[in-house]
Amino acid sequence: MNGKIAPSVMCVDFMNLPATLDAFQKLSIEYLHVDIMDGCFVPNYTLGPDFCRALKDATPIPLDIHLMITEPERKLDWFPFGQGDYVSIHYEATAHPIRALQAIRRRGGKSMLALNPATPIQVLETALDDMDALLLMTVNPGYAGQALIPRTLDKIRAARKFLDERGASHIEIEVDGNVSFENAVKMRAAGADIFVAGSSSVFKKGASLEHNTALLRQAIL
Ligand code: S6P
Ligand code: MG
Repeated sequence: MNGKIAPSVMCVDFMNLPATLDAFQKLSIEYLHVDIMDGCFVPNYTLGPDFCRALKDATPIPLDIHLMITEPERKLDWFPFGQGDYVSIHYEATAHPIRALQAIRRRGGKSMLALNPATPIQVLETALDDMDALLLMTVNPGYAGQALIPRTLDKIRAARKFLDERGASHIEIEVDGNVSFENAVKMRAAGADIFVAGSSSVFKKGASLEHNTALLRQAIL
């Protein structure tokens, strides 16, 4: 199956949000990646539950809610998600990652466990039965427009092998951070399935969303 695209909504020009959502629907965009930051787990604030609610009312495209917040298991109820939506929580953000993943599934969402670049994949071992996908950060979370941490490419490859060897081939790998057209080719070859598209690709200045999306699709065949 071809790679899937999840544009990072924090990179959208908010004055043009409705037109951008229409364009994404026409382009058969698979997910909308919504970055949620709490100023604690990461040094920034971005979008919140009301914004997710507005998105769900405005478009049928499933959400991919990336929770960069501490103790996400205590805050999941704040967010609107359901069948078909991904919700990711960070391994580093809670003492109870498995509890949080189980709670996402109980609500009908698809559970995704996110790892910072410095977190080793071995921590996944006991969480595999409770995960639908793995989010590998290829930059440190907090900001758009950062440079790829090159060794995360090897980490994608190692994660795919780790999952396959444990009978978890169905677990998809999402990559997030500097997914440029060039990096996307390497990430795809390493085994990534879902590509978070930000200022390095779909929202790259100087060309249309349509043009940039076509280039990214070509990179992740
Ligand atoms: C970063 C956040 C990401 C960014 C995305 C931006 O903390 O989780 O989802 O929005 O990585 O993409 P780019 O191409 O600007 O790095
Ligand atoms: Mg993100």
